[in-house]
Amino acid sequence: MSATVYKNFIGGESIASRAGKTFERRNPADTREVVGVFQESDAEDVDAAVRAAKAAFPAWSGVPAPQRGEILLRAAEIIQSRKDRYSRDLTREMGKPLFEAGGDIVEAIGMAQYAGSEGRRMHGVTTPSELPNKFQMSIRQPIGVVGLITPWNFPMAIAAWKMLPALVCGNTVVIKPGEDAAISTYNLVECLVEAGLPPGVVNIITGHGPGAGQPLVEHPDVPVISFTGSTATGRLVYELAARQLKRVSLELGGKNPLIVMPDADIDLVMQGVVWAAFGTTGQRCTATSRLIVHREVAGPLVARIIARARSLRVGNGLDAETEMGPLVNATQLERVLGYIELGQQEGATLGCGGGRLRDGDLAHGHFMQPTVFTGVRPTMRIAREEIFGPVLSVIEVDSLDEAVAVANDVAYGLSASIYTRDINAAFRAMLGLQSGIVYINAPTIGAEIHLPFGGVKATGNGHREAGPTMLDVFSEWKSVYIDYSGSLQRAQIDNIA
Ligand code: TXE
Repeated sequence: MSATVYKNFIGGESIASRAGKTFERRNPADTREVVGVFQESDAEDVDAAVRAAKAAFPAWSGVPAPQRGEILLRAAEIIQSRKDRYSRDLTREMGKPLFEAGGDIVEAIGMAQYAGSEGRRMHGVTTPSELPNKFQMSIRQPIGVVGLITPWNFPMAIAAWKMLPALVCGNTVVIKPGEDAAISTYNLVECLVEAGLPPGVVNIITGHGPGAGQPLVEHPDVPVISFTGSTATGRLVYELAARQLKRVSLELGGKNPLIVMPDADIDLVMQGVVWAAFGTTGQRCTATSRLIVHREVAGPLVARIIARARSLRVGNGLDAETEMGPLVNATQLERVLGYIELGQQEGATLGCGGGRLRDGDLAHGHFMQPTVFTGVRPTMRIAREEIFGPVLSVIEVDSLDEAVAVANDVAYGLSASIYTRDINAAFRAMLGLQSGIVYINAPTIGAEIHLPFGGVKATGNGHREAGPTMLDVFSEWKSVYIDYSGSLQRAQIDNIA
């Protein structure tokens, strides 16, 4: 069976790249299968998409927000009705097991409902004036063409987290999805179009970062960029966009700590750590990558985590038995295996895993074993750098203060967690941890769409996706003063007799 060819989606039409170039994406669990052929776009293709989005802006921004929201709500129902098919597409393109792929789709449905209902809120602000017979308010307005650049690890959820708030605010969109997992973006947009989204309001451009992503960042008619990906690329995007004073929202790397105090429920911790360290093969920006455990309970806890990690069923995500899928591509696998070598050179002990898996059909995919390093010191690179694979580093500490200090002593600050039954310790950690998200007695993953999502330090640049804050990236505040006194009233002048 020949693979589907996906063309760029510009102004409501499927259009091949002008240079006629394409690239193929193979299933990371079985690289013999081509899952799709995509356009290798360049600056000219991006320009065509931006022009279509710009042309669609006046009409779309004029549609009343509740009607924009209704399209999103209808799209939520369509996505729901195709959840199984879309989950399979997602598993085939990026590797995560079907049950996790379903979660990715559910996040998109949730965001379509949440952003859709925002069409009837999108609250502004009114405040009393300091002068009589004067009214004042602040309202949100759409900005224009929004450029979205997404990664491969949550192919439908991240596209939805960015696209749907942008749309409900009245912007039009050009999206450049991650080159390893673009099908889910097409699936999402297909539902929006069927739900009634007019042509040109969302446009898809596929291709690689420098060729297709960068022209979008640099395009003068794209005033807003929302990016999720690596810190290195995010920094470049920020620098390029700064030259044109663009608004940029960055969602970057993490090195998320999970702290365990001696009074924690050890069984609960084991389950949470295994889920958060090895779920999505460790390729979540919120994955637990550092287990910071009190020395008193480290031995028995780590032994149980290792036993469970060894028993995880690694395989093709389409197989219902699979608990952990492959890495997304060969580069990512090599990168993670490089960190395994580095950890050993640095003096950490390989508690389990560390190797590539090649038995039987696994030889055709990018599979590796769930890995636990023990005896890790906070200064080691494996304890400081984002690995983005199924690798957990165990660091032992002697107190809560030391645990929080170690947790904070990295460049990133996305998600952090503490397991304890001591309310005082929980509150001290909650306030002391330098991260955008904190979990108490739950692991570092599991964000819900109606709370702000994002991180501090090198994880981002201060913006928050999801939650009510999602509107801030995609709308411009306008303050309006209405003086109905019929006379000149001078604000900030000393009017008091
Ligand atoms: O990321 P990139 P990659 C981290 C993780 C991973 C590493 C590399 O550590 O190992 O990044 O992954 C586009 N101008 N995360 O290579 O390069 C690119 O085409 C404009 C964490 O996939 O950042 C893709 O669409 N765009 C992260 C997107 O940027 C450019 C999720 C991300 O690619 C560009 C993914 C350029 N010059 C990776 N270069 C998270 N926070 O969850 C690339 N892109």
